[in-house]
Amino acid sequence: MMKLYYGPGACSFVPHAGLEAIKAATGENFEAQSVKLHKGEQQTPEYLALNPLGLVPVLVVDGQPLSQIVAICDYLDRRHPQAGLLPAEPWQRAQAMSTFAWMNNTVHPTFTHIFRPSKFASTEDAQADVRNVAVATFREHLERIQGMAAKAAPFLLGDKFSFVDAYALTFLRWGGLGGIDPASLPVYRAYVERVAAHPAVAAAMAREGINLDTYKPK
Ligand SMILES: N[C@@H](CCC(=O)N[C@@H](CS)C(=O)NCC(=O)O)C(=O)O
Repeated sequence: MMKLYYGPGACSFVPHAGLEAIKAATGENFEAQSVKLHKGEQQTPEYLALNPLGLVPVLVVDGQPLSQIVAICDYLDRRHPQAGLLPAEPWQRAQAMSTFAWMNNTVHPTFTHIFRPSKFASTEDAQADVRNVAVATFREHLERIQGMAAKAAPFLLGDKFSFVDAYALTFLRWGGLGGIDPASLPVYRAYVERVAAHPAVAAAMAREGINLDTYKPK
């Protein structure tokens, strides 16, 4: 059975929601193992043997670990194309991967600067500056995604839920944690509420114990 190592609320939500969609479409079940990032469980010798980078997600297939969200999701889609988690038609697939890659290599690392500024600067002042600049940049990324959400029908790639919807949901939750009020992105928020109502997404959120309500006004 495939096994996913995930951190509640982390980027691993993307393959987690995908695995739930695959379970619903094909009946293939999976094991889900929570890794508590705030407790440093990603740094245990056992976990580092799976992913020496000490990051979630890891998908274990036939005893072999696979890391990196884009690679994991591409694998899941090729294993179960009938789940429709990425388009099959080459050009549409390439366009989907273009959005997915941007989310993974640009939007996601921007949030890392908010969440872990100590990775990018050593003094407290510099870290506060890194964080503030990253919050402004992250907001620009969320506005770009809101532009995509305005055309969602009802999902970003059309009528089917896909990995990029799970990523978009994750980013709006993270924005709330970073002090960005989702009420200031109403089109994005309404779209994410639709995504959260998808049964596979709801199942993954329930297992992770997360909701959309991450923003706390100061
Ligand atoms: N490029 C990696 C990024 C993975 C990543 O950043 N994971 C974060 C959670 S969203 C993590 O495990 N952080 C733990 C830490 O920084 O100690 C991927 O696509 O899988």
